[in-house]
Amino acid sequence: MPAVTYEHIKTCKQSGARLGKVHTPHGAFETPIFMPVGTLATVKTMSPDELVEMNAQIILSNTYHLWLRPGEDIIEEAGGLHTFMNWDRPILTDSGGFQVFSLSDLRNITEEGVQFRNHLSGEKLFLTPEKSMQIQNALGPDIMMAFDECPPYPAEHAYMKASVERTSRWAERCLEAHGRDDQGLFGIIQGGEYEDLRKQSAEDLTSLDFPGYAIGGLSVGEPKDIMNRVLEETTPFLPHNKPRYLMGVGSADSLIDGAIRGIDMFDCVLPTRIARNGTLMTSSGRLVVRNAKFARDFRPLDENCSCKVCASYSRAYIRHLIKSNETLGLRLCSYHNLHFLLTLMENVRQAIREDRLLDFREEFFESYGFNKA
Ligand code: PRF
Ligand code: ZN
Repeated sequence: MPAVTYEHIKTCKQSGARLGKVHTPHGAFETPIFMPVGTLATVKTMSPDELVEMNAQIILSNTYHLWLRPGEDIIEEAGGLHTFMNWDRPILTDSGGFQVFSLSDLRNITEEGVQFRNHLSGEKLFLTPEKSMQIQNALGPDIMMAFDECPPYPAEHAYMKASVERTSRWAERCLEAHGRDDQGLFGIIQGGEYEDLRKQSAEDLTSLDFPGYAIGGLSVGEPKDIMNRVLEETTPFLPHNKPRYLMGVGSADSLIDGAIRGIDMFDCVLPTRIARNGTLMTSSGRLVVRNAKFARDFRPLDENCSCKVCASYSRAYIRHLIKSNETLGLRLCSYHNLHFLLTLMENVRQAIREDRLLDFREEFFESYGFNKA
């Protein structure tokens, strides 16, 4: 048995959405799923107890950051990421490729790998497919990601083609270097906005028979309709019996539109990042709680939310905390936003079960106008 397998439960009769379960060495998670991001082996400001309480079923962490600090050897010595951070549900780690591209300005891509400067110390470092596998084998997540290149948007066809071909060669090297059979390694499809290159990338990677496939290189500044079109052009080349993961997408509307196009897994720093500056996701859209109009607003963040923050605290109080830079404010906003997206995905799964995901989308978008609250 492979370490990671996909169990298909049903396809929505109104859309291409899939209801399923992904089985891993640390238990199963239901799909479509949103994965909170814990870059440095912590979902910022949240304890694992709280993540369990809000029913987070899998979290994501980052090879690049943990390699630099504290170092994968220390985490390995602790018994792996699960023990180190006290989280015994599934964990996925990203490969470091994307983080090198987004965090480091000085970088040099060659066939061998990527040379860049440590964003903490300025020291010169080199990351390769083999190095990424070695680090992820040491960290011990249930799901590891192949080392890929995520070119910026827009990129010319010629550049993208060369990049896709290199990413395919890197994927082969990742499979070769992957040293543990209790971890599943997912391939990452690139190709930007180009239909032919997405097809080529998907065909290259599926021929290598990974236990799951990610669609990378989206949500990098392209318009939403391009993302939706690329999803529609890519998923036909993916096997039905493997999970599909759309990387770095976490806005409520994109989660629904991705699920409708057959995506099973999503991650994004968005809910926790915007929480820390006082922006909340609510059933009637985004709410900027720092805003003066909430100074005397004693209603909860979202009157339709069942989370413990909305049960106990007012907008006025949370606004005060955020404006005073109080830690509790960051925690309450992070908790609410994660609870909101996890509940949204539970509702998406229920809608698939009941063959009404397009109706659900209609209702959700109706009440979710941006900045209406
Ligand atoms: N590749 C990897 N990680 C990622 C991405 C990618 O393309 C993205 C794109 N939005 C987010 N995270 N390895
Ligand atoms: Zn809430």
